[in-house]
Amino acid sequence: MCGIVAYVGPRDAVPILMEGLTRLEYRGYDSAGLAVIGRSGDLRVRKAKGRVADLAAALPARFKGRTGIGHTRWATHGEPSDVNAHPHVSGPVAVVHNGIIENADELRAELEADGVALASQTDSEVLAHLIARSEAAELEDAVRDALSQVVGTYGIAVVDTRHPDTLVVARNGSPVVLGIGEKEMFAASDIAALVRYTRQVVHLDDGELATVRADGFRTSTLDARATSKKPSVIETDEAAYDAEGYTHFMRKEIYEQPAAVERALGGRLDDRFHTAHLGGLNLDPREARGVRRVKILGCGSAYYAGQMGAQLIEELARIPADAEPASEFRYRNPVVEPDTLYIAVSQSGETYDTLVAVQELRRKGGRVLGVVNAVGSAIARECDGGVYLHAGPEIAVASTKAFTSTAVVFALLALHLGRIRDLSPADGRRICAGLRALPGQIAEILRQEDEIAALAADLATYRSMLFIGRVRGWPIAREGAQKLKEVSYVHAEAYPASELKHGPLALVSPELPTVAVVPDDELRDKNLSTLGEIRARRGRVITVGHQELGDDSLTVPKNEPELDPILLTIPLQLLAYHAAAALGHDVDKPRNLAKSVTVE
Ligand code: HGA
Repeated sequence: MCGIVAYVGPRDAVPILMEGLTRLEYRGYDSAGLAVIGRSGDLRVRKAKGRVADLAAALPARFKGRTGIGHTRWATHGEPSDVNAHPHVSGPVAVVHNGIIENADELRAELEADGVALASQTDSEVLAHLIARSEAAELEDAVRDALSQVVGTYGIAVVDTRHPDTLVVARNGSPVVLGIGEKEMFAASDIAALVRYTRQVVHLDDGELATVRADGFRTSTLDARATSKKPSVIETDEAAYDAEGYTHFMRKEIYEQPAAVERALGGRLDDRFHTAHLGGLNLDPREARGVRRVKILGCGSAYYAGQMGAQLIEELARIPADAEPASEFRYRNPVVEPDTLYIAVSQSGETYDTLVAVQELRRKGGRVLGVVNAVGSAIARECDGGVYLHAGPEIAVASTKAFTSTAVVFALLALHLGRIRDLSPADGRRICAGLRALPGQIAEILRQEDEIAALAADLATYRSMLFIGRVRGWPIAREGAQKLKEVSYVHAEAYPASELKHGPLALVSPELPTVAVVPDDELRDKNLSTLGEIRARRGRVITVGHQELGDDSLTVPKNEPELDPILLTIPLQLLAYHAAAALGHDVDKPRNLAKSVTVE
């Protein structure tokens, strides 16, 4: 959340920063701002509440500079407003910040007692004042002084007119990546802002600072020990960050799923032993046999995908498995068991709550695997091993292809663990064939888009909806409700179908439609009785399954029962997308949300 971009070099920084902000807008979009050091060494700052386009409209024609920083905000402290937008300025210093300064109130009080007038309500502004007040000769040391006084998380970028050819960036809990150009350097919170300019990047670690000049950079720790970093090469291309003719990234990403699933499977299925090979697991067969329990951690859709994963692992590998929100787990002093395999799920690999859960697990000696999309991200680096999704960048705030790819990776992992334990070769072969069929079957579902869009426009007129599913259908119902809420703002509540008569049946009426996930599996008859109970109360029923069972029905091709949930997700993504589009919402940037929750 929050996007940071910075540039130092011979070119005019402003167009580069504005382009970077546009690319980063999915990370926060309540306000945006720029600070550049002009040719005459003056600090020029422009900030605006609203979107990057509002900032662009507010920029004077001759607004130029060769060193600069930019920010798109997702407010945590202080409402979205021009004054609370970043950069924050103190004399010659300007700072952009991603994260939360936890002792900001005390620092504000101390600064105010010293006669400093704070302009904003943000926690971030204290950083600018602390840096400006430092007596250190070098900007890096001034930043170090300031950071030694703060408690909290940050990714920051700093400019100072006394050092017009220098940027200083630092990281603690919020990503910062450097981009190496030809006699120019970039920094950002996300490679999305860099891909247009360079392929060579350096990821900072927590507790690291970098002094960046046009001709290079040096890194060090907060206690001033030099560190050495090896640049890595970005593999995704620029086109992956473009909507490429689609009306929205969300729709583009829904349509990318056949290819994304193909990539998740790529080279991982073994037809000789009917299993899956996952290169980065770092878990030999003996260790895998010693696993007594699997615990999956994630937030939001990653948690629901983890719930699907837990079911797959329990069914195929017969290892007790469950999923829990990482955000809850980290706060409850969890008991960490040596024979439990912990798995952290995060699209960005930067989700702060998940990262902290991983760190807590590692501190207590737990073995943690990562299921992550962003290569080289903090969670990927923190884990003992893991599996990348290879889904390509996901830009829409509402996750679609990362969700599906995560479920596919869990199916591979469950197959792998199952075949080491008791899953028969015949069942292994069955699952391999089912996995191979997924991309074509997803493409088949996507061909029903027009029909789903018409139903979505109709459902968007209701105030509230119920989503139900039993066992394998339950995480699908949860994810379906989550997707609808996120992008259409229609209230949606998910319940296990089995729990309906224990409470939520009271809500059922002609005004509350129910979306029921009803696959053709061994629980179909139980599900049909639940639908009967809803109909008896004159509730409208929309089914998602293999047969036409509801007042309206969305059907998907049949795969293996264990893998059917992956397909059942797709119509619900399209339903949410089209409900939001019908209501005229900004589908890719839902209100109050942002991609990659890098704050607590
Ligand atoms: N705390 C800062 C930055 C917010 C942030 O990092 N969001 O992701 C603010 O409220 O401006």
